[in-house]
Amino acid sequence: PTGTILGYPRIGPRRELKSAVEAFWAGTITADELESTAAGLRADIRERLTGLGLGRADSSIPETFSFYDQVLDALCTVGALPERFASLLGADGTIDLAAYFTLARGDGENPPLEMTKWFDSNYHYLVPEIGPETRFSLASDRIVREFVEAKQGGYLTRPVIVGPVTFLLLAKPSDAAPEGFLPLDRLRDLLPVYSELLGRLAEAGAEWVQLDEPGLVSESIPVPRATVLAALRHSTDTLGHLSTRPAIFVAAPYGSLDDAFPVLADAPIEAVGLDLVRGQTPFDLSGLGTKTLVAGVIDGHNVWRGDLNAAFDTAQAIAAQVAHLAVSTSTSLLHLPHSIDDEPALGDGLLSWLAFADQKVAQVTTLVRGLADGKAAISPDLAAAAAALQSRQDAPGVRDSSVRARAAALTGTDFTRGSYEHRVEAQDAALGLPALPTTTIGSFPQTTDIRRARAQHLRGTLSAEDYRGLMRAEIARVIALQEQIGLDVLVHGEPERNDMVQYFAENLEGFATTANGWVQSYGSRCTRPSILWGDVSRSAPISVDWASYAQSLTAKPVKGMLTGPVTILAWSFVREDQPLGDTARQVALALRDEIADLEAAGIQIVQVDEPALRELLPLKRANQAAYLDWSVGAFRLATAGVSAATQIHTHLCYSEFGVVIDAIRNLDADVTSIEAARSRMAVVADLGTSGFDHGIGPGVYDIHSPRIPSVAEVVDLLERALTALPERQLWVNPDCGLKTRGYAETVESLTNVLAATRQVRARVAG
Ligand code: THG
Ligand code: ZN
Repeated sequence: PTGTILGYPRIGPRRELKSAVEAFWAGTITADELESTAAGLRADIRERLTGLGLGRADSSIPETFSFYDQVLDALCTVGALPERFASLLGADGTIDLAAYFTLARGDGENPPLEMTKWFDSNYHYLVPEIGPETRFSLASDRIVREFVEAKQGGYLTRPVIVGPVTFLLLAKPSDAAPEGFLPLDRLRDLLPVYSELLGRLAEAGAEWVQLDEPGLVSESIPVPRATVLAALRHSTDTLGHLSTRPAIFVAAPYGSLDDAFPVLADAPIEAVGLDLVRGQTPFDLSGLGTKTLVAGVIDGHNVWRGDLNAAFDTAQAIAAQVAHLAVSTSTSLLHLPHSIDDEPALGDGLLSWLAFADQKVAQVTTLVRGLADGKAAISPDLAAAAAALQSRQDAPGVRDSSVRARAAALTGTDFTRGSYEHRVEAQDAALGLPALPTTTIGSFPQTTDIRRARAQHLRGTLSAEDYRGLMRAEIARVIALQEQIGLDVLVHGEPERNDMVQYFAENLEGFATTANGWVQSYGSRCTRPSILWGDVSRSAPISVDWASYAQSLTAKPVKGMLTGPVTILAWSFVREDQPLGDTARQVALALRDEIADLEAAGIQIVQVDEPALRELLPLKRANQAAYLDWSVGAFRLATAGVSAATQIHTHLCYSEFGVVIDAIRNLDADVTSIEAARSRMAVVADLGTSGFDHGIGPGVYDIHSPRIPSVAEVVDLLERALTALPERQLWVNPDCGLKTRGYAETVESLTNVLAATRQVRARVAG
C-alpha cells in the first residue's frame, strides 16, 4: 500500500501567497516576481510532504497549487472564457496571469465570475458560464509546467485538475444560453481539450493524473442523475481509451458515490478515490478489479486527530478486499490550517486532540507503515492517538453537566413566541417607526485606524482601557453619522469585532481561537475558523456594554447585533463527538442569555444573523429535512425568550431561497433582510407568492461594489418591491454589512437611500 492526500493548502503557513498576490494586484511586484514566490511555495510544499512521509517519486504528492481557485484554473486550462471576457485570450491562444485575475475580479466594466460555495466546505469557487457559444481550447499549460517544475526539482508528482463532469456540473448556463440548456450538454466538445491535456502530461512524464469529480456525490445540483451518470460514463470512456495518457485517478470527495460507484468501477481508469469519512462503503469493492482504491479514511475536513485505531482497522479491512490500496485523506486538506506546530498558545491538552494538514499527512503515512510492516510497527502511534482521544473524552469542559441539564430540560414552549399579529401590535406601539423603516445590516466600515488599534491591543502595546476608548469613540461617530443621514433604526457599527464568528468564539466557553490557523475562503481571502471543542456556555455578557453605550447616545432604537447559532457552527471547526444539532442548542442557549441581557438593558431590537443557514444544507436530500429542523430550532431557541414588544431581526446574505424558503418562514423572525439588488427584487415576488407575511428588508443596493446607487434607482427598486408586497411588510436597507466599504461611499449611498425612501413614502401617503 501507498499513501497520498487529495490536496494541500496553498495559501502558505503565513499567508505568503495572499501577500504576494495582493502585492501583484497593487502593482508593487511583477508577474515574474509573483511566479517565483509561487514556485518557492510549491517547492516548500513538496519538501514538507516528503518530510512527512509521502513518496518523492511515486506520484503520491498531488500538485494542487492555485493562484486563486481550482475551478478558475480548470476554466483557464480549457479556455472556457465567457463572451464578455473573450478578449482575454491572448494572440497566442493563452490566458496569462493578469487575464486570470481579471476573470476573478472583473475589470471595472465587466463583472467577475460569480462565486459560490464548494460543496459543504467553507471554500468558495468561481462559477464558469457555459453556453452553446462557449469555445474550448487548451489555453493554459500551467498544469504541465508545474509537473515539469517538480520533476526538475527531483519529484515525480501527480497533476490534479477538476474533472470534466464536475466542471460542467458546477457551471451555470451563460446569458446567451437558451431556456433548458445544460452546461453538461457541452461535454462532447470539452473532452478533446482534456484529452489533449492528458496527452501533454503523459509526454512530460506524468505517470498519474487526478481528476476531481466531487460533483458526483452532490444531490444539490439540478441535473437528472441519469444524465450525470451517462456523462460520467462518456467522460471516463473517452479519456480512458486515449492512447497516450497517464494513469487516471478519479477522486470523489465530500460524500458517498452511490450509483456512480459502479460506473467508475467499470470504467477504463486506474484508481477511484472514496470519501470514507462522509460516505460509507455499502457496496462490494471487489467490482474494482485491478484498480487502485484510494481510501479516504483520514478526515480531511475537520481538525480532529480522531480515532486512528478505527481508521487503521478500516484501512486493513479494505486492504483485504482490493487489489491495490492507497491510504488517503477523505478530501483535500485545503480546508485545514497548515500545522498545529504554529499554535503554541493553544495549550498541550487541546493540541494533543488536534491534527491540522501536516498532522493529517503524518496520520496517512503512519497507517501505510502499519499496513506494510504490521500493526505492531505503529503501536506507539496508535497508543498515543488512543490516549489523546481518551483524554479528550475525559477533559473538563468537554462535558459540562449544567449545560447538559439545561438542554435536556427544554420543552416546546422554549422554541415559540406568541402570535405574530400580537407581536406586530406590541412592536408598533413600542417602536413607533415610520412606514418603510430604514436601517443598515450592522457593520460600518472597518477603517485602518480600527484595525491598527486592534492589532496594537493584541500585541499589548495598547491597553484594554485605551482600546475600549477608541472603540467607543468610533461607536459615537457612527451613531452621529446615522442620525445625520436620517436612518430610523441605528446600529453601533461593530468596530470591536474582528470577525462575526471569531468575536463570539473568543467570548464563549467551549471555543478556542488560533493564532495562525488561516484557511482560504476565496481568492486571497482567509479566515481563522474557531475550534468548538467543548460544551458551550456564556460566562458573562458579550455585546451588552457596547450596545447600551450606543443606545445611550440616541433616542432612536439601536439594534443589538448577534451572530446566529447555525452560522457560528458553520464557520467554526466543530466537535464531531455529538450530533451538530446538540451543539447548536448549546450555542443557542448562550445567545438566548445574551438576548435576554440586551433586552433587560433596554435594547428593543435584536438582530441575529444567519448568513450560513443555507450553507450547511446537507448535499444529500435524505439528510436535509433533519438539518432544517435542528437549524431552524436553534435559531428559534436563541430568539424565542423575548417579550412580544422586542423585535427580532435576521439577515441572510443571499436570495436563492429554493429549498430553504419554508425554513426561513419557520425562523419566525419579525424582520428578515436579504440580498435583492442584483436580482432587481425578483426574490420579493417569490416571497410574496410563498405566503411570507413578516417584515422583509430586500437590499436596495449591492454593497459588494463601490458604486453609489442613484436616488432614482433605489426608488425604482422600492416601487418594484411594493408591487409584490404590502407596504407594511417592507423595510429599506443595503444588501449586506458595510464592513468592507469606505466611509465616503457609504455616506453617499445611504444618503441616496434615504432620499429615495422619502420620495416613496410621500407617494404612498399621497
Ligand atoms: N467570517 C467567517 N467565515 C466566513 C465569513 C466570515 N465564511 C464565509 C464568508 N464570510 C467568507 N467571506 C470572507 C470575506 C472576507 C474575508 C474572509 C472571508 C476577509 N478575510 C481577511 C483577509 O483575508 O484578509 C482576514 C480577516 C481577519 O483578519 O480575520 O477579508 O465573515 N468566520
Ligand atoms: Zn450579508
